[in-house]
Amino acid sequence: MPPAGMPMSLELVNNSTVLSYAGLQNFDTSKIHVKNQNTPWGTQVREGELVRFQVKALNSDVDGATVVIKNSTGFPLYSLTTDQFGYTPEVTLPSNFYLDRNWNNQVGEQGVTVVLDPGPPAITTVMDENTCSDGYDNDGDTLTDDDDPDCATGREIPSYSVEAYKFGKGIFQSDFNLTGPIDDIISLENMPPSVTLTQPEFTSFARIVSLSGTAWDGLAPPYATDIISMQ
Ligand SMILES: [Ca+2]
Ligand SMILES: [Ca+2]
Ligand SMILES: [Ca+2]
Repeated sequence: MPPAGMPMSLELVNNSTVLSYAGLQNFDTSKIHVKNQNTPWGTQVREGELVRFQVKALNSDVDGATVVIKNSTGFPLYSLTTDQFGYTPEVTLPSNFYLDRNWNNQVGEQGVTVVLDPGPPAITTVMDENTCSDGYDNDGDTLTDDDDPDCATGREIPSYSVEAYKFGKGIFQSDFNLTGPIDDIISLENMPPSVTLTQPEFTSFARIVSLSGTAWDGLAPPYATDIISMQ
């Protein structure tokens, strides 16, 4: 499945060739053969993961809920609406990014020797062909490669957050790390109505009692019909 609209908060190089993929069976970077170009960034490979959520409340599917997926800096990447079964559409999120730094036609290798200056004497360095060694701030948090604490776990694209709600209320929010495809359930909490009783003090005669409260699992007043208000 080619993730044509997959967002990626990184700078792309003009005239570069980019392969994006997600959800492929029996496929990894070892099966990619890149034809080298004379720039370190000429050929780029982006790996994505398929992501889908189902929104439920008290085990009921929530139709028409809003699900917003944001990157690690809070920038919204997708705003989705659930279908009658509570499912969002399936989207892709970038999970890694690879280059061929030693120009051997393979991307995503560890510990490759790269010639910085042919010399003589030649100056070389050893690096990995992944997000922690590509010179880009891949997740847009202004920290690049090993300066980014994310690289303690070997990858500079660490986490996303998801937010779900309906009627603009009952907001669910959670952070998640993208280590593989996601097909998760979001449970919205169906808050019971709260009730407040007002009683004038030291009064023993018949009186009017005012009840008030709030609930979020329906449209807010004024209601178009009595049936909607009862729902
Ligand atoms: Ca390589
Ligand atoms: Ca970063
Ligand atoms: Ca990077």
